[in-house]
Amino acid sequence: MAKNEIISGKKELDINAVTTCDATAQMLRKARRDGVETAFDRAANMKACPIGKDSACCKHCFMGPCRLNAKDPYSKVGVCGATIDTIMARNFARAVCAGSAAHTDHGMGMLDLFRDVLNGKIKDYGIKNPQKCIEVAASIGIETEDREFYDVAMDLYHELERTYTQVDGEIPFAKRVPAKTLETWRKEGIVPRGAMREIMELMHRSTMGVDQHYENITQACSRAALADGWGGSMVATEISDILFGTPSPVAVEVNMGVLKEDQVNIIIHGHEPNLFESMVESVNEPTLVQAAKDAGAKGINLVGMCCSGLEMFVRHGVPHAGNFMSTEAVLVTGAVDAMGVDVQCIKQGLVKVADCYKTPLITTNPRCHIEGATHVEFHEHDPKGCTDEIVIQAIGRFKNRSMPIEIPQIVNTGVHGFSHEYINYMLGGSFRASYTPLNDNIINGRIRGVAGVVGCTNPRMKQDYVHVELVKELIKNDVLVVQTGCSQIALAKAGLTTPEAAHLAGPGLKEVCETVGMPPVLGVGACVDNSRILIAVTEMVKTGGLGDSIADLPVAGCAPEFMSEKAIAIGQYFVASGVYTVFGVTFPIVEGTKFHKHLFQELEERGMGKWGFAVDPHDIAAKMIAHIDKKRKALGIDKARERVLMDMADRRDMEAA
Ligand code: BF8
Ligand code: SF4
Repeated sequence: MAKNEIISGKKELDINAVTTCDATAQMLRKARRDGVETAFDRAANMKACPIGKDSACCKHCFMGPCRLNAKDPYSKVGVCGATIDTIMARNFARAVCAGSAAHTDHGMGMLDLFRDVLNGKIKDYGIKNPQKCIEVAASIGIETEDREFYDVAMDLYHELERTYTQVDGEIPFAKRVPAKTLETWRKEGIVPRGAMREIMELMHRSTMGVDQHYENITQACSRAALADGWGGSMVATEISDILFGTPSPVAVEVNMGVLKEDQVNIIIHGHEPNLFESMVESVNEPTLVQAAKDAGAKGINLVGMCCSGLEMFVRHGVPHAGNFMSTEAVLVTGAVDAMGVDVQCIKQGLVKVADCYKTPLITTNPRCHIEGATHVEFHEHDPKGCTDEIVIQAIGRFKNRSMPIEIPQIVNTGVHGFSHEYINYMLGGSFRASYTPLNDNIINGRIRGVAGVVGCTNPRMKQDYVHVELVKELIKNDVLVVQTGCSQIALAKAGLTTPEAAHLAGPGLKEVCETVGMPPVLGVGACVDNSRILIAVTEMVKTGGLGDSIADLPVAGCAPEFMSEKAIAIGQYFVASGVYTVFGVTFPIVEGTKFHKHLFQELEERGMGKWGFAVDPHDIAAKMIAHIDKKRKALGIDKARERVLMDMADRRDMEAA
């Protein structure tokens, strides 16, 4: 039977075609031997719905669901008369709502924790970075001179609460937005009020018979998305830094080889640092360490995955086992003694795989129960009640390990944790911390521009392939890359997050990286930490020489293997902030429609950024670089770049002579 033929009614997976991650591939081969199914198998056997894929269907009321024809989009309307543009815009709006809600709910949780730590209700957490608390307060106009820390911090809490609850008026972090960008937002009516209000209103607008003009819906999408990026997500990042410490670069180990056969392996996967911080305490609890030893283990090995893993490896050096498409595969090692999860990107398929290898899968958050998983609820006033129990269950499983274990012996080391504060320090030094060297190097052409490459992995693409090829192409063309989310792990596994990777960069970027001692690819954090990229581009505008608004900068963004609604929200807030943002895999839209033209062209004409789409990494890179060059030209710094290139040619000529 030929490869990929139907076997017992299902297509057999062509493992080499679905991932470039060697550890994941090895585990997929083992899964096949063990008769275990993963999302890769399900994706191969589940063709994406061709109508839904183009966003050409609507189920917003029960006169439908209605299906339109993407090949002839204006030939039909829904039962209510909704056009293709209305239907696509409303579907897009629902994705923005869900994605923004995920980040803002997370951020509000962090803020609740901050308040209860301040008022003494919660004693198991503290304030690790009071200095940052003062700085954030000052950045939004709170008086900080000669005041008690508690008073400043409480004022900050009350002010930031408005990010979520404010009924009218601009959210607090609107004060951080570059003046000209804010002017555009005001003109366009997209300065957000509180996230609760924006998301509620957009849910209302996108229900049957309300907002039926794609431009008006898009405007509300921008507001809800900005309430995420400059609101909920930014609060999550800032408060996490205040509570748990601001990351600075550290060398960390990534890949499945971080699991240890002779230790109790515990994986934490999800998005909230509070659970993980408490896990760090629990795995160091002497009685639990002793219990692990009594069970025959050399120790307890705590490992992260996905976004909470990203927050923890830079704050505590906790190793990271892999990104979203490796979460089932890692269980196939048989070496995971417990997996604790909180919220977001937790595949329901984990239950079955965990069951096959007798790994306890433990949900911890009241928002996320999974049928068939064990629920041990996490409470911030007694965090260890939950995390100790995860350790106890893991030790129990270790003691009774009955399955053969196979751990891919692959470990990559990368340097991650480039917070905005650290980039500032790294470039300018401690006495003159600033972005001036970055701007100067962009103006003189050594660095062509900056690209954010972020987001998920998606089984509809070859895992990690687009991330890695795209980033290689960008740095080769002297584009400095900043990263968040699962993308960062793809590049860490490919070895590009080390200073040594500078040799893969173009001559200008290489020179800058070598001078500063930094990698050409800077991991800045989890998905909520895309807010760090917003702060960085703001700093570039404020430093001067690269235009007056974010839209003037030679920068671009991309989520080449995205899968989550959160990515759509992030994309929309980058676009609304002024960034050209290219998505890969698929885009829920029909080309040649008015809504498509609006997102992919008209928003830019109004002073914002715009969307782009391409699947092939080289096509994506070409689009991003062309945009960066267009912005350089508008700034009048394209000449500087040509001069640098000629210098290089001259040097080569001289060397050849
Ligand atoms: O928030 S990159 S798969 S883990 S959605 Fe999820 Fe996507 Fe990973 Fe984190 Ni972000
Ligand atoms: Fe159909 Fe209109 Fe109802 Fe959507 S809102 S399902 S297009 S009738």
